[in-house]
Amino acid sequence: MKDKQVLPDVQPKKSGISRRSFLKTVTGTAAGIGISQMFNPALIQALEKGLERHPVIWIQGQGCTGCSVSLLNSVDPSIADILLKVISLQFHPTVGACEGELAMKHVYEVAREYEGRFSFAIEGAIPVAENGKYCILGEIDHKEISMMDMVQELAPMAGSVLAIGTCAAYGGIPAAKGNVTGATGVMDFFKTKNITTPVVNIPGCPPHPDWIVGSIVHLLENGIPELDYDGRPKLFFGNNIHDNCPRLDDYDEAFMAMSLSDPNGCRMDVGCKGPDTYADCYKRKWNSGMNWCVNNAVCIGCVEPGFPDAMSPFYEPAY
Ligand code: FSX
Ligand code: SF4
Ligand code: SF4
Repeated sequence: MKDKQVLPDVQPKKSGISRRSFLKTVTGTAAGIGISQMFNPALIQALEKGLERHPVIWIQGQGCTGCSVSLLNSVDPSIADILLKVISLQFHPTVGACEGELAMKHVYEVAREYEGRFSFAIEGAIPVAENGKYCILGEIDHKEISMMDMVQELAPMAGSVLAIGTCAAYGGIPAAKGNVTGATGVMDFFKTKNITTPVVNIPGCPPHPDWIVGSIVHLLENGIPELDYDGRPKLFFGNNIHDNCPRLDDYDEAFMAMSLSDPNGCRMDVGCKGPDTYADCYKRKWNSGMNWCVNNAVCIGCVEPGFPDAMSPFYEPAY
């Protein structure tokens, strides 16, 4: 059963990057940008000894697939290395080669085979209105399986759950005003169903690929990372954007001069939500360190519970 995979099981040696260089890229990425703490010597030794690829079942509900696209854009390490050396992606609706009833059956077979040992990645919110009918993932023996059903059945069997993206973590855009589908985040859903499997929230609309990859590696080697009050790894979401923003001097100057409506380089006047937002974008940056929101726009607080309603309108100054 172990070699039964939805995705082709390409051998790691064909990937063109050795385990050692994979480690180098992971730790290299970490240097100076905040994830170095997690890649401690013990972890590196453990990885060098050989990391068993960890089974992951990834499902998508109410989202835009941006979270998956963000992960697929992981450059350092590459998505190929993540798939070939770190995880064994047993099911993914967008990139999986298998679909229909066969894929649905495979999901349940994997969950049974790896019960208590697989990670269940949930992308998108869970619609609970009308008994979950707003999101049907597939069917087995002519019985429709809703996202709600699948989460309810598989989450208790998983070793851990990753709520990928703000929609999965807190409801996000699908749960915004006008939500007729009962869109709900994973932890809130678990409370209503008494599901106790540990959850790691990896918010962001979409989340940074490093946040996803780093959380998975931490989970495999050191267990559940230390989480903040909102269930996010402190490693990535422990610091306030505003307190660390390169434009903070402009803000302070404007604040002292009581002229926040004209704060020079600071974006407070056009609605920056950095003061209410906890994430490491200010140092990690996006697109392989090329840029980040506050550099040419504003932070809209995409990693926070209540996003987008609590941060809207995005252009409105917070003062
Ligand atoms: Fe949500 Fe994922 Fe925002 Fe989209 O699917 S976190 S809408 S970027 O990508 O769930
Ligand atoms: Fe704070 Fe935003 Fe101004 Fe930066 S641009 S100092 S995060 S309000
Ligand atoms: Fe989200 Fe703000 Fe980070 Fe941009 S800077 S990705 S809006 S948390």
